[in-house]
Amino acid sequence: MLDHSKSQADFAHAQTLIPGGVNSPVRAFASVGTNPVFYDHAEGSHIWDVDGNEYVDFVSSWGPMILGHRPAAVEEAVRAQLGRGVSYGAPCEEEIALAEKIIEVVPAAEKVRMVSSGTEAVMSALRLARGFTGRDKIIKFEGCYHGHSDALLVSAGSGVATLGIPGTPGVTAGAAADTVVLPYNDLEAVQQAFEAAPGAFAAVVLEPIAGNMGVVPPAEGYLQGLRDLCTQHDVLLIFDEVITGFRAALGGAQELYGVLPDLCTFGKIIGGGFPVGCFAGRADIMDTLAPVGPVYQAGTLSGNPVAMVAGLAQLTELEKPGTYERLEALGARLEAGLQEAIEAAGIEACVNRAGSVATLFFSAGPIRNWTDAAACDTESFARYFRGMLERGFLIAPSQYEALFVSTAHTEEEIDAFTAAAKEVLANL
Ligand code: HOZ
Repeated sequence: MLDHSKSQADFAHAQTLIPGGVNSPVRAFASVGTNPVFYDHAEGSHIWDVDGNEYVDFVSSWGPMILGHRPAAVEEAVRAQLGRGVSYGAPCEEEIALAEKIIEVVPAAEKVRMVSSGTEAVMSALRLARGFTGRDKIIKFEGCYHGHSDALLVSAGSGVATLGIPGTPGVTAGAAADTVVLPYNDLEAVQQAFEAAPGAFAAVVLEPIAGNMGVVPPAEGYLQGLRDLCTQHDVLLIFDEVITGFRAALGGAQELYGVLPDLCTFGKIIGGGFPVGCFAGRADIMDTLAPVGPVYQAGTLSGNPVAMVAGLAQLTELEKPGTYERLEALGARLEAGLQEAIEAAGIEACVNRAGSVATLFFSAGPIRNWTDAAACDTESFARYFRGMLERGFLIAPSQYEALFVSTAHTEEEIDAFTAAAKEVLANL
């Protein structure tokens, strides 16, 4: 057994100071029947805990470490900026450079507003959609997670699903009243909602590849179908690309599937792991934001220069030829290895994958929406998680999250991971 005594002591200490000992609920490992590990440092595809245990990291800080930890280009850019000041609370050239890069590569991005997190990005995009259209209602999908702003904590994925939190305690009925929740991958449900309340909807928001109920790719034609319905009913389409942005392809899922949203949101990946997000889209909509228009949105740390240079360095690295081919090849290798492990163990499980994100679901599948995902055997997932951790592989501590492959992972690490999974699944 790995020695986790220092992590245990840190957890006990943290619980006296921080609710549950963690600053974000899924980190508590509550659903996988163990205590959280506290980390000390990370490099490339590896991360070390405070007890000195080394893991191959497939959490990748929930996505942004797409180049692995401490990529030289990002670190150099950050070091250079540290000598020039870390926050101005004022315009800087670094934010222009990152905005320009995002507009260059993201098909739907004509203008960009920087914020400090994915939560803030989606919350602001919704306010903008409502301000622009003059309508209140929005559609979100069961199992999709868009951060923890009030209107979006309804039937949410990620930690809300993991912890089985009922409803939305702390969210007023009013804040949630305009959020209509529909099943993912079901175009008919959207059409019916539009027809039942003509002129009521400001926007449809979704993860174009769902990643917070585990990975659930869009069914064939689903994104285009949503695009067509939204255009037909004059409703804005918002892609939450916090996970898929600069990962599914350089231009995100919108590039991969060739479907243009009106607005899109990005998170930590555009800051190379620093606390950043942005929302972007059609210039006529974006120009409804203050100070041009009346929709207010603000932030002292928005466009923070350290985060901007880190993000620009990361996106510039990602642009190098071969990045996405490599991520796809590693992802495919992982999927094949996991399939083999499932077959060898003879268990009811399946793998969903989209490029470099994947989830092993403990259900025969297929997993197309939250109803399918919710039927998974989470006890088996917990045993799988603990078995993998013990063998030196860190994955997200929940059935309802994604596994993230980075360019720093090697073929040998992927094979070692699937070999370990084979052993764990055979002994569940
Ligand atoms: N599913 C979240 C990121 N998309 C996990 C991170 C968190 O909640 O701390």
